[in-house]
Amino acid sequence: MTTTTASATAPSTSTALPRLPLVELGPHFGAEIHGIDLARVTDDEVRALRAALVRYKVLFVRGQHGLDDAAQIDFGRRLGEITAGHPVHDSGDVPPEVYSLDSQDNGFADVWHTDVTFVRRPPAVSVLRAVVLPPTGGDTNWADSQLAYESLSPGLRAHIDTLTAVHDGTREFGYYLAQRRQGRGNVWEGEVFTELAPVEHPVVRVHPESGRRGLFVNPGFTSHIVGVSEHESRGLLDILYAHLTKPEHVVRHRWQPGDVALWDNRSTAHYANRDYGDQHRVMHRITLRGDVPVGPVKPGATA
Ligand SMILES: O=C(O)CCC(=O)C(=O)O
Ligand SMILES: [Fe+2]
Repeated sequence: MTTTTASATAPSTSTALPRLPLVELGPHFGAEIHGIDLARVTDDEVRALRAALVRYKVLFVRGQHGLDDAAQIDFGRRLGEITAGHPVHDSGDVPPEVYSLDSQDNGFADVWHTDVTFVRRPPAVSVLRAVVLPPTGGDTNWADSQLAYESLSPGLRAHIDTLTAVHDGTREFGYYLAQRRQGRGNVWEGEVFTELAPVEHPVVRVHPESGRRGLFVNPGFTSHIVGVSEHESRGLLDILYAHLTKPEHVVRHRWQPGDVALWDNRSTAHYANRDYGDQHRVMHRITLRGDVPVGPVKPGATA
């Protein structure tokens, strides 16, 4: 999928995609899409949405009150190849394609992360639907990892272009896997997940559709940078995380009933505010299959 339609790339405050009016949410990324019913998308709208995801990285569609789990899954199938809801989390009483985050069941996301980077092929796209919202609070924030990469100094960019990091889902999800009968998680990439073996990804990811580079480390799942001391890894990751989450690199969404958010998981990280006390909040997510992340430096090449 390309971003070559003029309407998907023109930098104005309100731009019409083919049959998809949108309002940009800032100078660089984030857009609200109008005039679309996700339960009845046309092929043109699917193409426009995919192009807009690459260009704007996070999209918000309001008023989708008719969307239930089945319709959310159907919509995901129109957009791409749907994955299991999660590699190891038990889907409980929702369909296996859905990952439910329920505040009454410890479902929080108040650590900056990119979804499921602890597997070889993290999802390309996530689609999140508000199911139960607190009266106030529970906003979600997205950071643009390409904008963050591009605003680092050239010297630091050249250095991190060569680095690899380990991603490990044990801290966040090891508990959930341990709860599963016989330690068997879900099928992901055709494989039953029985352990959360750490994986390596490039610290800088080249987006497979746009070619833009972005930071591909996150506090939720990245454990360390390969081949440097613990001290250097920690220091460097802390610099990158502080930079990634600068307010200039972030859009914040205040949820309303009927809202759906779609994001490009290859170029963003996100964080859900946990500021609503004992109020109830439930969000349902589906994810679309992604590629093995590729860095700017080919394996084996000297930098
Ligand atoms: O609860 C939210 O707003 C975001 C949850 C989350 O991290 C996700 O759906 O991937
Ligand atoms: Fe997430």
